[in-house]
Amino acid sequence: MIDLKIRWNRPSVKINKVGDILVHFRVAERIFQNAVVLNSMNVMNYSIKPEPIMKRANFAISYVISFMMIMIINCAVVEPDTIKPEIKITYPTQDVVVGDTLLIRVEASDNEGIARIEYYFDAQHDSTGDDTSEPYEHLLALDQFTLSLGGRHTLFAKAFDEVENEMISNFVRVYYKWIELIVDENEPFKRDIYKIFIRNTDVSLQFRLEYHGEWSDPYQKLSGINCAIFLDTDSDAATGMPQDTVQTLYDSFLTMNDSLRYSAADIGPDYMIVIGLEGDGVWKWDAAGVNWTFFDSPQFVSMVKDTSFFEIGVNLKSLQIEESLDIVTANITYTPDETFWDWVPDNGHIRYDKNAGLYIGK
Ligand SMILES: [Ca+2]
Ligand SMILES: [Ca+2]
Ligand SMILES: [Ca+2]
Repeated sequence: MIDLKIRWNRPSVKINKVGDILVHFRVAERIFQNAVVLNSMNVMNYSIKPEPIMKRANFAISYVISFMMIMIINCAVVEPDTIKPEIKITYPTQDVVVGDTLLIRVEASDNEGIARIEYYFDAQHDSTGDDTSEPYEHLLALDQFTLSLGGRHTLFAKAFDEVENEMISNFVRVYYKWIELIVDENEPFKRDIYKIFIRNTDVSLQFRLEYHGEWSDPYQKLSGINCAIFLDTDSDAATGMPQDTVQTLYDSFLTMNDSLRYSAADIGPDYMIVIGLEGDGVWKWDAAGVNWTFFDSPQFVSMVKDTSFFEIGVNLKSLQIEESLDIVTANITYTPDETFWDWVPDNGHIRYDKNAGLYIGK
C-alpha cells in the first residue's frame, strides 16, 4: 500500500479539455482500489494497491498519468481565491495638518497573502510608493504636487492579493500646512484681511493672516497693521469681553475718541491676540476691571517688512480651550483722516474644533 498526500494551495492550471481528463481517469481507475478523496483542507489522500497481474512498467506509466490527472482534477475543484484583503490607514489620523513630506502607515491582511499596497493622494496613484512587504509605509513627497496653503486633500491606499483581488482603505482627510478658516472680501481700503489660517501643535496655537495689500513697516501707524484675534475659549458669550464694550483709550495715536464702543460679533472673547502697531502679545479679559490686561508674550511672530502676511504662535495650554474655539478677527487701518475697521467674519464668528488641525509637518 502506498499513501500519498499532496498539498496544492496555489492553483494556476486551468482545464480546457474535460473529456480528455475523464478518459485518462478511467484508465487510471483500473489500478486504484480506493477512490480519490478530497477533503476540505485541499489535501488529497489516496492509496494504491497494484493488481498482481499488472506489469511493473505499465503500472509506472499508468501511475504517472493518473497522478497528473488527479492533480489537475484537484486543481479544478479548488475554489479560486475570491476573498479580498483588508486594509486600513493607521497614520496619519483624520484632519491633521501635514507638511511637505508625509509618512503614511497602513495595516493590511489577506487570507492568502498581500501582493502589494498602492498609495493614493487625491486619487492620484503615487507609483513610487508601491509596497510589497511589511511594514507597509510610504513617505509621500507632497512637494511633487502644486498645492495651496490650507487646502483639504484625501489619502487612501489599496491592497492587492496574489490574484489581484483589491480592497480600498479608509479615506483620511488632511490639510496642507494650514487649515483655511475663512476668506474675507477685499474692502475699499488698503491692508484689510484676506485669509485666516489656523493650526496647532500640542503646545502651540498658530495663526497665519494674509492681507489685501502689502505693508512697508508693520509696526508703523500709517503703513502697518493693527490686528486683534479675539478668542472665545469657553464658547460662552456671557464670559469675556461683553457684547457692547466701551473701552477708554489712552494711547496718544488713538485719541480721536475718548472711548471706543465695539463688540466682537456674537462671542464673548476671553483672550485677544494683538499683532502690529500696539505690539505683539496675548491679552486676557479682566471682568473686574472691565478691560484687557496683558497675559503672555507670543511663542513666535513671523512678520517682515514689504509683505502681506504674518504668522504667530501662542501658548495653547495657557488658553485652556474647552470643547472648541470661537474666533473673530479685527484689523484697524489708519489714514491721516480716517480709521477703518475690518471685521472677519463680517457677521458671526468662526468655530475651530480643538481636536482638528494638529500640525504633524516639519
Ligand atoms: Ca485573498
Ligand atoms: Ca467666553
Ligand atoms: Ca471684512
